[in-house]
Parts: sequence; C-alpha cells; structure tokens
Amino acid sequence: MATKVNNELALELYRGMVTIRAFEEEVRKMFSAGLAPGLVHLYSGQEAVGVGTIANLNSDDFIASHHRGHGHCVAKGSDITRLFAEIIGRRPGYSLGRGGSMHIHDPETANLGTNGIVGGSVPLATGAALSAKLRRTSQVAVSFFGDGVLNQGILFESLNMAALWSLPVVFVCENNGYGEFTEIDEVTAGRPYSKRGETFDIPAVKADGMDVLEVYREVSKAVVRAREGKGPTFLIFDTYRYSGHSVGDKQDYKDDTKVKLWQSRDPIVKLGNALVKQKKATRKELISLDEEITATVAVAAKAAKQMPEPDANDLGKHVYAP
Ligand SMILES: Cc1ncc(C[n+]2csc(CCOP(=O)(O)OP(=O)(O)O)c2C)c(N)n1
Repeated sequence: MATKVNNELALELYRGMVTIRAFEEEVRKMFSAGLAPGLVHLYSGQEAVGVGTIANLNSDDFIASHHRGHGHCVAKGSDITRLFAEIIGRRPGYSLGRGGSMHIHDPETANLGTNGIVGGSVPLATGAALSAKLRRTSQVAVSFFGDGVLNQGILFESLNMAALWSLPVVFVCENNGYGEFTEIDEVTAGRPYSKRGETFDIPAVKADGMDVLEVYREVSKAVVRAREGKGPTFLIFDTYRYSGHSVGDKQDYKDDTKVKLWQSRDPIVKLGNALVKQKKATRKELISLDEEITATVAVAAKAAKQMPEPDANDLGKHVYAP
C-alpha cells in the first residue's frame, strides 16, 4: 500500500524533528550546567524514527519508550515545559520531578514512559496491546527499543506472545549502531536482524531510519495491519546517535569517517532539501521556522528552570494504586 505524504504532513514531520533537535540541545546545556540529576541520553540524529512513527498514531494509541526517550515524549504531544521540568527535577514535571529523564510518563498522551531498563518497553507495549485487544478497542501499541535489546530474552518472549495472540503491537528497533560503547555488529549474531521477527512469522522489515518519509510509510502499513486485527510487525530502522551514550561520553570509540557519513544523511536536512526541491517550502521559510521553534523551546527551558523543586510530601505518591 502506498501511503501519500501531503504537504501539510511533510511540514508537520519537519517541525516535529526540529523541535526534538532543539529540545535535546537545551537538555545538553542543562546537564552541562549541573541541573539534570542522573544521566541524560540524547535522541539527536534519531528524530526521523520517533517522529515518522508517532505521526501514524492516535492520541490514545500507546507508546513505550526507552532511556533515550525524550524525542518520543515530544512527538507524542507532551508539554515541553513539563518535560524539561521532569528532567531537571522540578515539581510540575510529569513524575512530580522525582523521576528524571528515564522516568517520564504521561497517561494523557498514552505514553507508558521512558525507561531505564533496557528492553523494558517491549513487554510493556505488548501488555498494552493485549489490554487493547481484551477491551476490544482499536488502540495500537508501539514499543521503541534500541539495538541492544536484539539479544535480550524478553524480546523473544514478547514476540512469541504477540504473534500467538495476534496483538496490535508494532515493534520498532532503533538501530543506532551502538550499545553503550560497543558496536552492535560485534556482539550480535543472526543477519539481517529483522529475521528475529520472521522466526515468529511476524512480518519484518529493515528500513532507513534517517528518512522520515520512509519511516512514516513503513509504520503506516504496520499500524493498519494491527488495527485490522492481523497482529504485530517488527521494524528495524537504521539510524545514528550524534551524541555519546550519555552526555559527557567522549566518544573515542567512534570512527570519524563513519560519523561524517551519517551526518551527511541528517534526517532534518534531508527532508528540508526535499521540501525546497519540490517547492513545498522555500529555504527562507525553513530557516525562519527553525528559528521560531528554537526560540519557543528556549522559552520553555527557561520557564522550567524557574519552577519549584519536588515536595517531600509527594514522596509516597504513585507507589500504590489508589
Ligand atoms: C536490563 C539492563 N541491562 C543493562 C543496562 C545498562 N545499559 C544502559 S543503556 C545500555 C545500552 C543500550 O543500548 P541500545 O539498546 O542499543 O540503546 P542506545 O543506548 O544505543 O540507544 C545498557 C547496556 C540497563 N540499563 N538495563
């Protein structure tokens, strides 16, 4: 099925990716200024995967994210000031400022949260899909996970259940080439990695994660399939993280030539060039859009920094179900 991407959608995808890039730059500054407790893992470079995937979802479709998950939260529609607030430990944040970068959750956007447990998003999304099926809704669940999850048992258990029960779940592997400081190809058997889906008779596709339109089209087919009750899809998007594993990583394990090659395939530049070439936008319009978004994100970051710190009385909240 060919999915048409109209002008409005293409601009929405562009806007989404620029917002995430600007957001992550602010987070980098916050961490460097000592404002963000714990670690932060930036999504810059991978924007096309989150934005192209989530553009296919309704507000009540579930996502489950990973430790590099700010971009997913932004794309799903969370308020960026509250996201910043959570990351720097301020009370108006999504987890009352107690969770930080890897413990953001937003029930209003059906976001089951960022997650410090590598692979944690896989059973969460599979469970949400089971719940949608049992409740007979048309909701779909997306699990975002890194290539580091390709060798984890929980992935195989979840794929088995999802296939067996035809669950409406889309497995989205963001293959950014590294698990912490190790090249994934050095530690992972079974090529292409999409075969992991095929083993369970799940349609599996490997596609370009630097091309937001390609991501959009592949996920669109998977979401239609899930909504029609035909079960899961396993997608692997090849992408790249521009930053280190977490902010502060010197990245001396990266090969300069490879870095330049991936940067030359930047998803924002790629879509921007296509929009200009197809006369859907002028270069000037795109530059002013970039500036406008960057300024809006900076205002949100500033507002978050002025917010109050967590309240000690909130300590026990959200620990037990009401
Ligand atoms: C279950 C578990 N094992 C190990 C870790 C430590 N750890 C944190 S991030 C990470 C690498 C994950 O790599 P990948 O899934 O490829 O994601 P990326 O960081 O490349 O985006 C590891 C091993 C963890 N948080 N959870």
